Amino acid sequence: TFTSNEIHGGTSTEVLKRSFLDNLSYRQAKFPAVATTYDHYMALAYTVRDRIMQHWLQSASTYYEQSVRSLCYLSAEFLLGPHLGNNLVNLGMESETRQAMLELGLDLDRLLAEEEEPGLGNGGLGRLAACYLDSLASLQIPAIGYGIRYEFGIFDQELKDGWQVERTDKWLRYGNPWEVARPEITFTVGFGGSVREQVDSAGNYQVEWVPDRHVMGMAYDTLIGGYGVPTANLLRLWQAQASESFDFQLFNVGDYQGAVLEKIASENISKVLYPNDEALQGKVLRLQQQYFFTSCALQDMIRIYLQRSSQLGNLHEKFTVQLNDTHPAIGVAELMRLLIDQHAMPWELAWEITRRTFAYTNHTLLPEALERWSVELLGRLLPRHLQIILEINRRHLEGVRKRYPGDEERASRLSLIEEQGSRAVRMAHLACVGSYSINGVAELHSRLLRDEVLRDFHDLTPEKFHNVTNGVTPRRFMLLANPRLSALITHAIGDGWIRDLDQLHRLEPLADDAAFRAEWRVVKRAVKEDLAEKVQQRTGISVDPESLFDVQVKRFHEYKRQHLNLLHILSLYFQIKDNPAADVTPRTFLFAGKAAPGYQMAKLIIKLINSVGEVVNGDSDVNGRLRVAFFPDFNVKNGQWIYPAADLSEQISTAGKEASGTGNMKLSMNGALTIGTLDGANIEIRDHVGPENFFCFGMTVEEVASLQAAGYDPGSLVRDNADLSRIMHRLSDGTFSRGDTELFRPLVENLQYHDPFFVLADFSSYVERQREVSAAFQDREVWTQKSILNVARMGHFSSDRSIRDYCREIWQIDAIQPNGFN
Ligand code: DL6
Repeated sequence: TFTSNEIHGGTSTEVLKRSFLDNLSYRQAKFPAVATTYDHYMALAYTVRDRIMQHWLQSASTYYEQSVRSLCYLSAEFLLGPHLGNNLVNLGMESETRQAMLELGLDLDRLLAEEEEPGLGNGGLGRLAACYLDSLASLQIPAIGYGIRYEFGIFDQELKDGWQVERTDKWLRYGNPWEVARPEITFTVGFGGSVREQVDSAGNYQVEWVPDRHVMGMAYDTLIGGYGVPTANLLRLWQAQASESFDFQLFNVGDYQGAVLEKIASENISKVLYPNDEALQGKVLRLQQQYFFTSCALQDMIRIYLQRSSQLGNLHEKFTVQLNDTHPAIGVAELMRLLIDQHAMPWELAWEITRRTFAYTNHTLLPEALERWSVELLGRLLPRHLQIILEINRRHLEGVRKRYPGDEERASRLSLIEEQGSRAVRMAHLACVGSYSINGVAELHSRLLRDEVLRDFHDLTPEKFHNVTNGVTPRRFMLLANPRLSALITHAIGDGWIRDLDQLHRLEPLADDAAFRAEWRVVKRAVKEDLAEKVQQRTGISVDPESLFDVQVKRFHEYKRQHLNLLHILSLYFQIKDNPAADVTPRTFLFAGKAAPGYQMAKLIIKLINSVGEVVNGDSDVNGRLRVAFFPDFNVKNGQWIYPAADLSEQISTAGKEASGTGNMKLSMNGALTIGTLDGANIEIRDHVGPENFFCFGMTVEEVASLQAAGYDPGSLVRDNADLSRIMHRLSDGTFSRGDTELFRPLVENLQYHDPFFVLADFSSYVERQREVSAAFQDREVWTQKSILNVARMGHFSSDRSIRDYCREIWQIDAIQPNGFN
């Protein structure tokens, strides 16, 4: 017999079996003879969750008793990936669990495969938030993640005739064992209506916002356990619900249908994640989502604060709020409203608290991705907030004019309101003015923010500006995704690297050890075989694990230049067609990634990859030396298959466009060499791994700018380069489109006449570097050496380092050991 503590917290094989069977009976309501694999997955998930729950209860009670300073990470996206495997790794109970399942006649890998991942994010920004949650818990930093519990996450991608087809992601279909519903933690969020201003009997001026619609936000908590520590933090996601009183009002006057429609409209708020890259500015529902989760989060923070204190004057000492891009930036106005209207605080004090509460991370330099909400729309949906924003702006510009008398151009550039065209609120400006810290996500990106995009703000308040280069968690992206490599590393240098990634440096001398290099190659070969099998299953294409795995996996966007990669493939293809006996290093080109459903050019690039694949893969002259495969439905789970198997990592964005990139880190950490531009974090990766272990090409940010200024003529590059002219010609003559000469015309013409991302300008340099890659891969000893050195020098890119940087430079938050575990 086991104690209750053991049943819920024990990790021996015996107790795990007992807990699992209990959960199968009492949570899943199944007896073994009829239980499905999914039931087994659920029972195991509950078993694991209980273990994290113990850590959470200890952590939460410690945070409560010590009234610790905490971080609130506000993000519209958290791209978590499957929980089960990661939690087993972090709790250090994978082998006991595998054994327990085996003794019950079950295969852990089959149960792991059952999990539908919560795809509550688009890509880099959401996955970064998930990596940060892992590091915060692992470093024992008190933190709460706040976001939206989307019913439908990022769409599932299928391919039909080479085209992307979107399918709805029904991740909640069979329930979610990882979350705890908290009906008692529910807040009301208002929309629309009007603002009434009056002077009360004591002569005080009062403002009352009377919304015409109310929506309820209910909390769902997911526990995030740290690696190898008894700490767990919360990810609190809000789900929208209709406010009952409002329904009844309509219902009572006989408008049953109206009441139901109102309910649907309210619940729509957390229904679906918006795929990025689309024109989102006009989307009312998107602004509703942003305000909805931000308001719930701030109300929740105030609720927690008031448990231990009776006045809000020190809110900023208890909580610091990191804004993950501008999606939650409306929070600046909302906190002001809550403090002034609901807690009767004077403006000056409320502003002082607000400004000292928020910190803002920018994740993009692309002008079209900088959020602007039309004044008309914002005023209609959030009239009180517009009023507050205008007042913040009035005071802000007053200060600007005092500092720069007569410089009206500067004042208009710094204004929170864009006055040209239809008036709009610049959310990045609101975030800058309302925060004590502003940071970019890689050194180059932070520099471009300071010197260009937010230059006037940097002139005004240089002390607010920071850089925190992104990082990724080695737990998920090495230990879990690549157990073979992890075991080899641990065997060589011990397991300290998992919590302190800088220890990978100890691998450096082993790069010169031939026996170690041979072991490294055995591991790489094995993971490439695993991936080859997956590629065969998912695409029907057989790829040779001996070939160079050349991998580009990320969202599809013209600035990421998947089409530059394609031009190189075509260049190799025509080289073979000219001389079938040419000495070409065998390569497998693997692509994966989703395009926003409304982004036609990105979808056409996906189609082109598949069309080129069809021709190249089937050409007997090529004879298997080149293979092109598109792995469908890139998500965290599929990424975990792909990252470990890559030899070459394609990081080929136009310089100045990729804020940081994080796939570049995941690939290099798994021993891929990078071919990359001097963009985003590539620059720092190159500095760390050494330029001799990195294939750098292309124009710098400055070169791009001067080419643009001088007048860029991509057509002349085509005319002057025989290789390029042939490729462009063949793309439009039907060779890759079963005779259809129209299909790829928009892409070809865009490149030839506009080429906004300088694909053709970087083509020669790219092809040249790729030649060196091919040659280098022929010498496996040297290649392996470089691969080992890449891993050995990637310690800096752990998200633990990023979180330490945030804690030290920005948040001023310390680690806390849960009571009872000292
Ligand atoms: O910072 C995380 C990630 C960066 O690594 C990428 O370079 C960047 O493109 C991405 N940004 C976004 C932009 N979304 N918005 N706004 O996803 O952030």
